[in-house]
Amino acid sequence: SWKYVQKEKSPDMIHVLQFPYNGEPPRDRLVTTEITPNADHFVRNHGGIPEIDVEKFFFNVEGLVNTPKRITLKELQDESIFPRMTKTVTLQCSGTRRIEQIHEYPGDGDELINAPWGEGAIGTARWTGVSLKKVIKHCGGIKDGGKHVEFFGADSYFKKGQVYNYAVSVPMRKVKINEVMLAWEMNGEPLPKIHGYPLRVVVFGYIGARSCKWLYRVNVIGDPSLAPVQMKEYIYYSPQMGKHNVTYSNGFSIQTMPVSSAIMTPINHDQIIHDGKIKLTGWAYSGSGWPERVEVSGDGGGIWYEVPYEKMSKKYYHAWRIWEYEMPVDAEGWLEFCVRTWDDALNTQPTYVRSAWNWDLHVTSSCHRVKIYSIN
Ligand code: MTE
Ligand code: MO
Repeated sequence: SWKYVQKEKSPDMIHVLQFPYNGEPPRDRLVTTEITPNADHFVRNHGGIPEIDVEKFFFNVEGLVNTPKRITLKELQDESIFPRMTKTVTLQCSGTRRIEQIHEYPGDGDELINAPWGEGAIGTARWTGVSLKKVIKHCGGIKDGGKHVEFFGADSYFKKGQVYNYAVSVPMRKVKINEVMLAWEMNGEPLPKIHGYPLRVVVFGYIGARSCKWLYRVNVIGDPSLAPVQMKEYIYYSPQMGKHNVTYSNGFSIQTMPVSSAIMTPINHDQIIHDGKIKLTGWAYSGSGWPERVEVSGDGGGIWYEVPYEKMSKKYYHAWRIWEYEMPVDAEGWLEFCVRTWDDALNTQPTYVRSAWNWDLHVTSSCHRVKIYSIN
């Protein structure tokens, strides 16, 4: 996969893991554009990058559908068969900001699979493809009992000495509301190899893990997928659970992304010389709505300032909002800046990382905190 990292990614990506390749962009640059350039979009892989011949490519739709079919990319792209959709959608890995949980307590650690992500395992693209709902309709609709849709990626990966195929599932109700897309284009270009070429799933508002890359099989089933990625990874445990009492069945499978946000500049542990004000930039995201309000503090959460609406980027229902704020700062020495967000259902973020901590170190949704040394 190194070849594709060099070909498709910015040279200054932060390589969170080399194999399987996992990388995130430099944090200050990520929030300079609302749409993330493909070369800067984070990459999260469980294994290698499969070589797929697009000329011979097709995917199967099977299981509880009335007419199982094999569909080529050309057919999928034929607008007389399938209406096309283009959407601005943010993908966020449930591992984003995991490094803060690792500092708190490393938990499962889970060898190489749980990459030590910072704030950059999130990105926004204009995805083009077809709603999965239309594809299932094209296959005669679902049979009784079709309640989940399982996706298979052409990559495989090693975990604890075994080889697995990447497979995940989402509930059919997510498909029915047109929030699951089979996409072949990312920001007007064919999908980069590293992002799932020639065809991937994009599930709006869910953790990135459900957006299966290198898709080759869609299977309609009655219950969530039994594949290990679905059953054993991406499980949310209560903070009391650890090595003595954790079992897969006492956690739940994470689907929708909670509200989260991050300060991308200034960078943690920077020293800043200024004259009474410091500019903060960052992102805010909610998987089940949109970020309505962003607040920042310069004293660890004592006094909060509301980011003015015009300093937040435009609302797309399935995307983040990037924001900036010039905060008055007179104090000197080590200061703790933090950010919290509300979405349109008034969901907000836990105050401290300890309340978000969980054994598998997913969805670090607590207020993001950055320490800087201030010199006036
Ligand atoms: N699909 C396959 N086939 N293999 C993978 O390893 N990783 C998932 C998902 N889809 C993965 C996959 C995870 S955990 C995330 S966060 C997203 O892809 C990341 O998508 P990106 O690499 O395009 O940013
Ligand atoms: Mo992920």
